[in-house]
Amino acid sequence: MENVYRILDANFNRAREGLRVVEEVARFVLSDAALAFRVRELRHRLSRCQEAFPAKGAALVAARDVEGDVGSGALPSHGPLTLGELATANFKRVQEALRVLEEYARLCRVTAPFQEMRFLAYALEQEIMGRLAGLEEACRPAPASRQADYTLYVITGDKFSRGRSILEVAREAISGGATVLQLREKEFPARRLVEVGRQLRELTREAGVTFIVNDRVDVALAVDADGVHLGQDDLPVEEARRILGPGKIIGVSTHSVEQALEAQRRGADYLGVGPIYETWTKEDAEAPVGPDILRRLAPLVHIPMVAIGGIKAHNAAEVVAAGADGVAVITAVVAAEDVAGAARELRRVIAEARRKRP
Ligand code: 3NM
Repeated sequence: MENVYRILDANFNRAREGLRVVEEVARFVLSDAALAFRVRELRHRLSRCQEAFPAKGAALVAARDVEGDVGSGALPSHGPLTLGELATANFKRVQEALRVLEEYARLCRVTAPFQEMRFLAYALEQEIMGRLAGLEEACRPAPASRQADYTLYVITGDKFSRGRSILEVAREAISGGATVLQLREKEFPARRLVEVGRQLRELTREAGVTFIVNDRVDVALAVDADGVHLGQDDLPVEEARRILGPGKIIGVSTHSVEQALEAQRRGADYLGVGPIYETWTKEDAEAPVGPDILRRLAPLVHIPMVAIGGIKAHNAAEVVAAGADGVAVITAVVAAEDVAGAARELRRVIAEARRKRP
């Protein structure tokens, strides 16, 4: 009987482990608390079934002999799995383990609803795989052209630039350490945006800096920018993606936790989160949300978060400490007398705050 107990013990564990993996998919990938609860219920039910065996199930654990198990050892490596393959593999483990439990429990004259649980696992698999199929596309790692360093994200602001040209200010900002440059001139007609955009494209390409165009998907394409930044009233991410294709970055301005999660779900590559502090630069800016929003978002968001709004050298450390991956500024850099120096100082503050982050 000892060997049968070992088999039962191994398969109880296998089924529970598989369910644990699947539960995380329901909880963290699908964000479906009810579905995660049903998977957890099945896992708990399985644990209760174990108590039907001798010594309230302890006999199975006592028979465990890891060293003597010829089948133990490293799992075969399968190379990279998609989330769908991961979930399927674990559902199969669960179903196979339940089948083994069903057969061997008979030898112990124990009746437990293993078959019913196996059918439940099939139903859950169907449901979760159906939901994952829709998400799989969004979960696929973005191509290299959509990866960027968001550390210091400088946005143009012609009217704050003390009469200096956009190109001149951009060149200085880059020499001071800007890692992303965004062309944002709400009042410029398309023709002028394309003209300036071409110049900035050339400059950023030479410098290896990411170039983003605000609002205008058409202008972004015309000047071959790396991507576009969308506001809440601009094109939805899915529409912009359809136009831009898979290789371009799409960033979205968000002003609340709900908007941030929605943008992430729709396939944004990064989030602008703000205004963190009061700003007079954006005419229709919302009320400041404070750096705490970054702290709340950090565990929920898997794409870079760029903090924006009223950020200067004196408060940049605070947003980095709260979880921002980068800092976006207009006036702190473009309105500075020494543009390169202002950018350099922000880079220094950000680097120091990152070092202090746990
Ligand atoms: N977007 P400054 S705040 C362009 O909250 C912009 O989405 C914001 O300018 C948002 O660094 C803002 O001068 C203005 O405060 C940022």
